Parts: sequence; structure tokens; C-alpha cells
Amino acid sequence: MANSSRAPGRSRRLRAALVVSAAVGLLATAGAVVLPGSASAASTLGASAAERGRYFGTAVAVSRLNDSAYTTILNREFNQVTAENEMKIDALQPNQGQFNYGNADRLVQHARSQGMLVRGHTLAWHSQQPGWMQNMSGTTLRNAMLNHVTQVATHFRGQIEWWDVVNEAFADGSSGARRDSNLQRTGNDWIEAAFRAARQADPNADLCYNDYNIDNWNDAKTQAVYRMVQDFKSRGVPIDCVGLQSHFTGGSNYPSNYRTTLSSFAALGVDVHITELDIRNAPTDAYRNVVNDCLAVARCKGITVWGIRDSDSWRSSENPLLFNGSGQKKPAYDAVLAALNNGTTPPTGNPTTPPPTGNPTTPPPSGGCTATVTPGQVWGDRYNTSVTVSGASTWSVVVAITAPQKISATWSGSPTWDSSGNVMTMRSNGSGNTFGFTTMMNGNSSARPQIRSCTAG
Ligand code: 9MR
Repeated sequence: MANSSRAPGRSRRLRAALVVSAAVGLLATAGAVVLPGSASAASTLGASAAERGRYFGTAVAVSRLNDSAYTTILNREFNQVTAENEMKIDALQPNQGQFNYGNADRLVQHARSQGMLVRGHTLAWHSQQPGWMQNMSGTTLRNAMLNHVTQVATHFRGQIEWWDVVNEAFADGSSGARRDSNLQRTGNDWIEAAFRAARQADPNADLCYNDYNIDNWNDAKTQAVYRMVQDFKSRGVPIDCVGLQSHFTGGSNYPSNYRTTLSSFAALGVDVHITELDIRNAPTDAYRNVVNDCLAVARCKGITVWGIRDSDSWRSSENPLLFNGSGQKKPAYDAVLAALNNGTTPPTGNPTTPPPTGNPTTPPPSGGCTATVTPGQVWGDRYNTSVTVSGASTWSVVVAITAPQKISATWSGSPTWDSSGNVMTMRSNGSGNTFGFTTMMNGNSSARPQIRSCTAG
């Protein structure tokens, strides 16, 4: 049954500013663009975007996390990550029924340790299908696809901010038609079926449709995706966002009506994301325009570049990214940071003082165990909490969050949620007696989680 209802408050998640990091960054500035008259000039992409209530992210190739030069830039500059390949269907389910989460989990772990948001990419796609799926058709394929969506979204439940539920399902050119694929041949409703399965499996993740060549408002493909989203919204199909990949081939390929495209999708009641940005030869003006266009549209939640250094790019010979192969900032980097710093800060959700580090609360023993809260790291828009259980080796702990705060990530336990999304029951999962979670402040920087109960067994 269609269900477009969801936990409240998620769209407010990113509005809070990263004031703490920005201030620290200002002191530590090396080569930052300081704009006279601006309230603050953050020195990293992530901190500056967070000040504007946005994220600035990158695609990550998990194998490169072993490269310290790469990881240094990643951790310093970005507050959102997308797995470049490790969450694709062939990576996660190489043989039918055999799931391989190792690399993807490693990225999620890394993101969590750094307070980065994670975009899941991608649950259903005509490409990068494992061989067993490529050979399927009809009901068998439909069921296999839905099972993949359900299994994967369930595995990552609580860890993923946005899922690219369906990727690249429309044809290029002037037809405005769906792309022919084995998935499309299972019936035109395959896309909405995937979205419904994803919502059911992870009600707290925002669900996106993602595509390329939907940047120019006048293109038939853009119009066709727009009509699909409009139709989904009108029929209650659960969709929350549209991702514009924005792989541009050069200054001319950045369309002058890009902002119109972003705001037109947003007007349908979905968020918009720039999900895979790279521009041939990294022209400063096109990069600057993309940032300015996103900042001009309230529902444009953030920008992800498709790699860190030119040498990391899927089209490295075009040098399309913000850092050169040596990890140095390119002129496009300076243009992007300046545009971010020049942007207006959203009116709500800016804490004027750093949020409290939190008061440890120890609830009275209730069900045979005790759960003790230890405040963790605090960022401008979110904070970590860990909870240690004593008195039992298997347990469930009920944690309540004050809306509009929202838990965005958990670790070392198996969470389930009540229908509001604000009460989490965390069960032991063999990972020890301490679990943790990240809470987005969403404009409320003072509330802290409350332990409602600790039950042994
Ligand atoms: O950058 C990715 C590259 O390493 C892979 O070989 C390729 C095939 O899976 O996918 C690239 O990423 C694509 C993304 O998943 C979807 N949009 C287009 C991206 C560039 O091809």
C-alpha cells in the first residue's frame, strides 16, 4: 500500500549552521578567502556549506581511504560522502542472495567517525547489475530488484541520509521516454515500486530519483523527469528529492537556466541535490554559477563533487575537479569556497553559542540494566552520543529525541523506530555494550537524548 508519510523534521535537518567549525576554521585559515563584511568566512567547503544550511560532499572510492593524502583532504573539506561504486548492485549482491557489505560499511564507518552525512548510491539501476540480474526478466527480475532494495535499505537503515533509489531511468534525446532496460520491461511502475520498498525498509531516509542530462530546463529528458515527480507527488508515491548529477563537459554545458530547473523541481515539493558535479577543465565561472544557483534555491540541500583530486576522477584526463593530482586547491576550489562564503545564511537554526556538550544522564535501573549516556563530539549542526549498558550482556535501550532533532546515524546496535521517528529502541547486536548515534539538531541546539528504559534480555 502506498505510504508517503514519514517522520517529521527531516527537511529541516540541514538548516543549522556549522558555527563551531567555521570559527575554528577561521583561526586556522591558510589560504582561505576572507570576504570583508561577511559574518564569517569559513576556510573549508563543508564548513562554509554548513553555514548556509547545506552540505558539500564528494564521491569516495573506498580503496583510496588507505591514501593519507586523499583522506586528509576528505576529512578536512567535506561533510558528506557518496560511495563512488561500493553501494552499487554488483558490489553489494555479487551472487543472488549473497550480500557483500564490507567496503560500503567501511565508508559508512569512516563517515560516522567524521560526522559526515552519507548518500546511498544506488538501489535500482539498469547498469552495474551483477550477471545473475542481467539475465533476469519479468516477475523474477521485479522481485529480485525489490528484494535488493529491501535488503540493502534495511542493512543501512539509520545510516543513510538520502538514497538514490532509482538512477538514470530516462532516455537521452528528444523522446522524453523511459530508458529501455530489463527493469523497464518489467512494467512502467518499477520505479514507484522501488520507492515504496525503500520507504518501507528505511522510513527515515530521504528517497531521491537521480539522473544526468536533466540540468537544462528545456530538455525533453528534464521535462519527462519533472512530470514523473509531479505524478508521484500527486499520487502519494514516496519521493523526497531529485538528484541532478551535473556531469558538465565545459562552461558551455552549464545551462543558463540551471537555477530554473532547480527551483522548478523544488516547487513540486521535493528537495534538490547536485549529486555528481564535475566540469571539464574545471572552469571557475561554471563552478561558481552552480554554487550560486544552489544557494539561491532554498530546497537545494547540497553539492557533491564526483571525486576529490583530478587523478581520482572517472574522467581524469579532463581535470574536472577542485584539487589537482597533487592534492592542491585549484582556482575552481577558490571560486567555490568564495561563492559559498558569499552566500546568505538561512534565517533559522543558527545557534549563537556553541551547543552544550551535554549532561550525562543515568536513568534509574528499570529492566535489569543501566544505560549511561556519554556526550560525544559536537558539530554546529549535529552531535554524537554514546550509551554504555551495564548489568546485562543482551539488552534493549529506549532513547527519545526531542523533535525537530533527529537521529541520522547509529552504530554498534540494531535500531528500530516508533512511527514518529523520535523514539529509538536500540538492541544489542553482539558489538559490545556501548552503542552510539548522531543527532541532527535541526535548529534546536539545546535538547539532548533521554534514556527511557534499559531492559535486559
Ligand atoms: O565514477 C564511477 C566509475 O568509477 C564507474 O566505473 C562507473 C560505472 O559504474 O560509474 C561511475 O559513476 C557513475 C555514477 O554511478 C552514475 N552517474 C554517472 C557516473 C559516472 O559515470
